[in-house]
Amino acid sequence: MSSIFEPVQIGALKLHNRIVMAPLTRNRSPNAIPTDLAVTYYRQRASAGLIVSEGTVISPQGQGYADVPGLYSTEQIDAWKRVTAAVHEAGGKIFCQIWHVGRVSHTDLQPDNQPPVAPSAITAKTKTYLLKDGVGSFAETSHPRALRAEELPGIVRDFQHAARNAVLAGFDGVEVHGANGYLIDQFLKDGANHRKDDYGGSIENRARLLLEVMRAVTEEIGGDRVGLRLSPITPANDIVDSNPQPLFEHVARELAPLRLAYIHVIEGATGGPREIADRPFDFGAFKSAYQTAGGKGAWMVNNGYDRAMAEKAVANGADLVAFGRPFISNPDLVHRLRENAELNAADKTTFYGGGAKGYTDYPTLNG
Ligand code: 8OZ
Repeated sequence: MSSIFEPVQIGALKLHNRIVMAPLTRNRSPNAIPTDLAVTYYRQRASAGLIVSEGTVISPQGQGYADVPGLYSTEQIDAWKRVTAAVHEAGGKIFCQIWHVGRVSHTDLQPDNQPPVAPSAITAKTKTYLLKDGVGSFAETSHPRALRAEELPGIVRDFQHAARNAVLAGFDGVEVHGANGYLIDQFLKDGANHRKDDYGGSIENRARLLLEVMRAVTEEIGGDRVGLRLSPITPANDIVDSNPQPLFEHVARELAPLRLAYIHVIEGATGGPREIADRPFDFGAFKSAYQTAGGKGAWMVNNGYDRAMAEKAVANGADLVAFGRPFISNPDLVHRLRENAELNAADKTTFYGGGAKGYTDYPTLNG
């Protein structure tokens, strides 16, 4: 039987174990450039089989929170080079999560204080995070404008450039953020997408932007360096679809030929319950649709896993298990899980923004 602690081959990558550090937004990159603290933070966590970086924006328009990093300038590439070198030196592997927030943004964060962009001009009833003079605050998202169809190729290109930049920065690959109510998920789901053109209406049309992005990114850097994060039923960021099962089974079938490294699935509400009463979804059927269509990518599961649940998931056919919050407060999470050791509690007040406190100062078992 395979164990979460044993090495595994995923596409071109040999991972030390099946434990993945999930992407975690930490808001510590002023001017969208990661700092020395990020180098330390990621190096400390390099015993994960794979690290997926925090969401990293593909363009200034793709930004929705204060002080998140980007991957569209030379300065950003140079800063990330130091992070990836540190992780590699410590024996780890790291993908960059590439991200466009769509409507989950605020005019204060947008170029020239323009409204954020979205498939349709529908406000997300959710909050974003602003920083003014070092003081953080949560704010209602701004009313977005609908993207014109002519603008979409530019967004696909921004994802493609970010993937190329990720390779230049030394990342082992990228994870496209198709989850949690951000731009790609907004196009997928009919609660946010009321378009009348080729990108709205039918399931095929709503999946079009995602698939164009995935084809562009895989052509750019090779499918075996590309993962995708999806969250079929999460209510995060005010997102909903009236019939997610056929939508995601269509997506699964279309992804199969792209030879992706992995599909990363958030089961349930992001960071919340795994079951949602009014949002039934058969995750097994979703996976079968992918594999029946010939999809060979690793299957990464995520949401509220502990060691016992993770072992069970792998025994039942999952290839990788992602852990989020436990990695914030336990840089040596893999070691602690292996030893069945107690975990450090996470301090929520230092999740978003700030400096070393609650970021690089959590102790390992060995001190
Ligand atoms: C928490 C805070 C801000 C952003 C996500 C990128 O939900 C995020 C995020 C999470 O995927």
